[in-house]
Amino acid sequence: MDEHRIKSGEELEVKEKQETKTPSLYKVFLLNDDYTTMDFVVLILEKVFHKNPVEATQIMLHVHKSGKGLAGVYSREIAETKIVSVHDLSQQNCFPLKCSMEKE
Ligand code: TYC
Repeated sequence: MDEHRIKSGEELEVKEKQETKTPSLYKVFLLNDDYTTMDFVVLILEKVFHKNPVEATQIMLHVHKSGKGLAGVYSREIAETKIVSVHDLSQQNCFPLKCSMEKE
């Protein structure tokens, strides 16, 4: 019933709101392990997550002491790409360094 009726302004407004929904953000965490060197983790934080040397060292030490630490916040696609980069670089260098993501 009423399928071909022209939509009211109110209905159009509701639709527009849904179409302009902002994308969800994801936190990317680095995880501690006993084998990856501290220098390699700092390098990853500088090269993949664009941290300066001081920030990178602080984050690495936080992960080392507490088990996990925030490397950055990104859209889903960028977060997934960062994780693949970290895992590829770690594997190429024979380190078990892992990271994970969580929806904000
Ligand atoms: N725990 C490691 C060591 O003692 C250092 C390390 C820090 C490893 C952070 C992973 O995400 C990490 N060599």
